[in-house]
Amino acid sequence: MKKKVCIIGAGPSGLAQLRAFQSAADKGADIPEITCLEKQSDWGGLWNYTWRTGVDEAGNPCHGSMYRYLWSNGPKEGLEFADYTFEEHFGRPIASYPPREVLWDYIKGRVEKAGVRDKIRFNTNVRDVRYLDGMFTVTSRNSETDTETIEDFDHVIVASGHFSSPNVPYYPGFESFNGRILHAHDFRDAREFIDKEILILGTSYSAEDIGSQCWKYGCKSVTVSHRTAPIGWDWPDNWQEVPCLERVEGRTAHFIDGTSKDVDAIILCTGYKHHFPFMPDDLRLKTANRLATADLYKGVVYTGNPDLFYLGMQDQWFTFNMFDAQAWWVRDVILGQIDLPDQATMKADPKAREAAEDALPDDYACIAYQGAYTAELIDETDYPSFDIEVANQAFYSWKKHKKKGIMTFRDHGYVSPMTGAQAPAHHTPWVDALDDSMAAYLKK
Ligand code: FAD
Ligand code: NA7
Repeated sequence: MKKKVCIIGAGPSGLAQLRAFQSAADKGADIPEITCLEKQSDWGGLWNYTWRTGVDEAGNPCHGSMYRYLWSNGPKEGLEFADYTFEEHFGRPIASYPPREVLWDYIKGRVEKAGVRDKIRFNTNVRDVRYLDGMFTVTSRNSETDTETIEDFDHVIVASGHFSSPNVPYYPGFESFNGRILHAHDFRDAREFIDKEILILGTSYSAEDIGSQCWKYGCKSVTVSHRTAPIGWDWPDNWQEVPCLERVEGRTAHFIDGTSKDVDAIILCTGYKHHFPFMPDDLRLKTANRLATADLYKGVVYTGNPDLFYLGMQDQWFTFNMFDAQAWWVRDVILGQIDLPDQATMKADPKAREAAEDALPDDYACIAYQGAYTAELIDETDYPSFDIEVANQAFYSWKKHKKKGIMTFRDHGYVSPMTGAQAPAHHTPWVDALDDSMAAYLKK
């Protein structure tokens, strides 16, 4: 009897897992029976853009958090697949900050080549997972046929992402604000805010990127309120950073230093929750959004049940190639090529990683830390090894370029850690590139 493995989600992490098994099969390994359940009608996870907000066509929470004019917020050199380079996909080196559609195309290119689509059941929402007598029972509902399926698996790999369920704080007066309040999860088109005065809460990636987009497409002003500390970039003239929001009255936002600002819309860039409504308490990962996730041995094996794995649950500098490193490693555990240690050792591992993360002095050290974690997993599998330090360097340069010019950092290019090729500058500065379609981006 072949083992049966269930992968939940066909985003970059779930696709990495499919590709990992397929690559072992290509080398002659006897791989388990793989089933990937995906609630959307297509693959790519967040990169599969949807205009919908709220609920999807099946009435489930809409997964998409990506917006129309999103360009990669970090250098593509930090996410490149080692087994499928940008140059292989596009036939030439391309610039370093591709728009969403270009990255989606790249993600799809690898799995189309691998021929793994038939392992995925689309429009299939996982509703419940139970563990009994050494087997997982997975209940899912197909929204096209409107039927429920209950199946048993030896292993479950949760790859459902963690930037989809919004963290939505309340501030007094929100209920009577005379404008639109939305979370970043529901932000789609920056042109909605042309000539508007917007207030952003939060100081992380969503805050700076959604603010930058609205600025680029012509909002009147951007006000960013911080709970802890300002972002501190050299912002344009119509952009200000203010202390924490205290309350809202009508259209007026009042901050804790006594200042106020009239605004048309409030965009809550306040992060996301690790949310697994289909998992029972004893199997559900509970962790903060950090580099060293709680309760995962080697960042992937659920210490409460080592037949269960979670992929991509870390906060992310590295993305696609880190998911690959994790997927190859999980594959080798399932294939019996990597042995897991005893419970005590597994439980100590995330604690040690957390302590190491807590001691990191700055973002540069965090990048190196996640690079080292990625390399650690790669070294224990046959995933093509690559020069992580080159990827680290791309991230370090990216940080410096952001400091130099938050609206110009995307005009720079970096060296591929896979091919050694220098990325060309994009043909149009990011601030002027209002058409970010793939056709426009790839134009020579
Ligand atoms: P996801 O992409 O979220 O995919 C999870 C999949 O699981 C989805 O297809 C979903 O439909 C499916 N799923 C969820 N629940 C169920 C269920 N119950 N049943 C069945 N299927 C389910 N990373 C970068 O490298 N560069 C960037 O520029 C970048 N920009 C980002 C911008 C935004 C706005 C956000 C939110 C994230 C961004 N990221 C970026 C990070 C992003 O997390 C990763 O790039 C990547 O998408 C994570 O892949 P994943 O497969 O782990 O999760
Ligand atoms: P992050 O990186 O988790 O950041 C969340 C931000 O929200 C952070 O600045 C928090 O401030 C802030 N926050 C959280 N709760 C509140 C409340 N109650 N009030 C004010 N501010 C708050 O989420 P992002 O969406 O920016 O990024 C997630 C991913 O999406 C990332 O990978 C990107 O690539 C895109 P704090 O510093 O804790 O005070």
